Amino acid sequence: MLLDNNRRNPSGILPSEITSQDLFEQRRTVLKAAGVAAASLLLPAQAHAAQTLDFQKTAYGKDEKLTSYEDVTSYNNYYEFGTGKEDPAREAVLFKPTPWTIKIEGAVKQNKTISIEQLMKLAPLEERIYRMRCVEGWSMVIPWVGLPLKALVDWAQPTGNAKYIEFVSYNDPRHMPGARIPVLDWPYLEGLRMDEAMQPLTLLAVGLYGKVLPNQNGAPVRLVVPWKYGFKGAKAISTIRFVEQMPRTSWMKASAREYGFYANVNPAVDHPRWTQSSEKRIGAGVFAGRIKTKMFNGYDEVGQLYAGMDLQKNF
Ligand SMILES: Nc1nc2c(c(=O)[nH]1)N[C@H]1C(S)=C(S)[C@@H](COP(=O)(O)O)O[C@H]1N2
Ligand SMILES: [Mo]
Repeated sequence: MLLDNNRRNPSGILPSEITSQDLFEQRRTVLKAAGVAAASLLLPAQAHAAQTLDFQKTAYGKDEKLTSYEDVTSYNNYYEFGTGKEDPAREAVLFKPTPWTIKIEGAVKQNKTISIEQLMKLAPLEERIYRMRCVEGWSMVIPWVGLPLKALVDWAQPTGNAKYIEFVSYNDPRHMPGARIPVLDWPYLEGLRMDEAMQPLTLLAVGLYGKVLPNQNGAPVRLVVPWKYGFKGAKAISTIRFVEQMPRTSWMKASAREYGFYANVNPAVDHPRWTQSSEKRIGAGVFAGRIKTKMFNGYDEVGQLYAGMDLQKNF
């Protein structure tokens, strides 16, 4: 193991190019070599994030250039931990994502709860490399690890009245400094139409880059819907509620004019403050130009879900 680290220098990697991920691995290696129980010396969040996951590789996004682990985990939107991009990585360090259960309620055969461990056994975990597009105009490519949301929906046994699903994020103002400020109507609430939830691309992510989700990315479980703007991807999900009416999401309540329920990536419908026709890839470098944004973020197979709908109105 130590040999590995020594080999880094002959390979010509400059210290400035070593990511915090590398430093973390190095620290762990050194601690192991010293015969120390490494986990006990880590902060809770670090010990959690050190766990690796068993998953199957898939072909999704295999030709995409990944956004670095450093960027994925240090440039975040997670308003419960502050509105600055660097706030969540810092403020969520002490957040404890285990033990964790999700409440399943509403239009289901019976209300029940599921632990994160049970959830992870509903279907084989898969790695899915997805392009992610934030409505603010930036994008990333992230290797998620998770399972299709469909596996949980099937387990939940929704009734015929279930037309939509609400996803409620964990809310604890005592431990989430951003949740003490009314920038959004807490708890963070998002929603999908039932057929969107069952679409095979829709993922419940429990990890990224092969390890359990870092707190700032929504540990222990968050929604990932790659053809929609990033804000649909509710983090730290605590309740999943099957409902008959279209949910009024936190963002719709904040500004219905700016944030629609569907929030499909659509270069033809601009947000009042940000263009949606192009995007900036995070980490691409100062000389990289903006990329043209594609309809449905390039996931054309979802188009059929919206056949006949006016997507200028249903934005
Ligand atoms: N609970 C909760 N979930 C959230 C948010 C939030 O503020 N709170 N921000 C959303 C937005 S705007 C984006 S772009 C993505 C960012 O996910 P990432 O930090 O893992 O890239 O999370 C989404 N999920
Ligand atoms: Mo976003």
